[in-house]
Amino acid sequence: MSKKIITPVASLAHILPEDYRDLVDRGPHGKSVGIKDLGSFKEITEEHPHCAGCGVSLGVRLALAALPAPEDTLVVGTPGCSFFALSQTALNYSNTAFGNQNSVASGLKRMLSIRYPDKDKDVVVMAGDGGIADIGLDMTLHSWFRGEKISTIMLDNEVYGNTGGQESGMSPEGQVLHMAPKGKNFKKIPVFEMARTAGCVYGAKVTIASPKRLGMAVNRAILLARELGPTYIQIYTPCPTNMKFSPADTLRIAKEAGRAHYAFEEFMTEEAAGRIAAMEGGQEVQED
Ligand SMILES: Cc1ncc(C[n+]2csc(CCOP(=O)(O)OP(=O)(O)O)c2C)c(N)n1
Ligand code: SF4
Ligand SMILES: [Mg+2]
Repeated sequence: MSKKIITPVASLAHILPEDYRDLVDRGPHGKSVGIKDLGSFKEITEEHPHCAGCGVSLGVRLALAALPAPEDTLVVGTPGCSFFALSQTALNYSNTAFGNQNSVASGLKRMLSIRYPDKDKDVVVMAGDGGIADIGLDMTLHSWFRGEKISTIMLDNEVYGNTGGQESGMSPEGQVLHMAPKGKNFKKIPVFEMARTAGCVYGAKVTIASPKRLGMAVNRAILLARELGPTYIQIYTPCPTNMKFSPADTLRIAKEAGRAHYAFEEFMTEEAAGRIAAMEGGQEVQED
C-alpha cells in the first residue's frame, strides 16, 4: 500500500478525525515502527470495537505493530472477534468463508509471487482458535504440508468468542462453557506441536503480556516465511466476556498463563536458526 492512498487533500486535512491525521503523520507505512511508536491511528487503535479488556484486540494491535513491511502485507482472516479490528485497519485485508483462511492465503501468496516476482509480499493469516484449529484445521495443516510461504497467527482465546462462548478444541480440559456445562472433556489440541511436525520452519507460543517477545516472534515468523516456508505463532489472548473475569484482569490472567500452560516456547529448523543468526546478529529474544 502506498502512503499516498491515505494522504488527505491538504485543504481538508483540518476537518479529518484525529486518528486519520495521526495515521498520516505517524502511521507505519513505509517506515519501521515498534510497539513504543504506536499512535492512535486506526489499524492499531486504542478505541477498538471489542468488549472492554478484550485480549484479542490487544493481540491484533501488538502483532500488527510488528509487521516488517505493512504496506506490502496482505492479512487474511475469517469470521471471529479478530475480524472486527482487522476489517477496520488501513492494511490490505481479506476475509474468507469460515475456516478457509489458509487455503485462500496460499492462493494469494502464489498469485502475488507471480505478479511481483522482484518484491516481497508478505501474506499473514490472523484468525481465532476456532477458525484455525477446529473448523479450518484441515486447511491449516495442508497449507503447512505443502510448504506454503505464509505465516499463520492464531489469536487463541480458548473459546468461540464471537458466537457466544462455545467450546473450542483449544479450550483447556475441564473449562466450563456454554456448550460444555459440565466442563470440556478432552485436552487442548496440540496445534503448536502439530505445526512443527507438519512442516513449519519456525513457531512460537507467547502471550499478550509479553509484547517484546510477541513482536520479535511475529517479525521472525514473517521474515522466515518469505524465504523458507510456513511459520506459526500462537498468541494467548484471553476473553473476559466468555471466561467470566473482570476486564481489568486481562493482563494479569495472561501473565499467569505465561508462567503456566502458555510459557514462552519457540521451535525452528536448523536453516531457520541460521537465518535468524544472520538477520539479528545473535540477539536473544528479550524478556518483557
Ligand atoms: C461456515 C461457518 N460456520 C460457522 C460460522 C459461525 N461462526 C462465526 S465466528 C465463529 C467462532 C469463532 O471462534 P474463533 O475462531 O475462536 O474466534 P473468536 O471469536 O474466539 O476470536 C463461528 C462458529 C460461520 N460464520 N461460518
Ligand atoms: S467476546 Fe471475548 S474475544 Fe470477543 S470481543 Fe468480547 S472479550 Fe474479545
Ligand atoms: Mg476463539
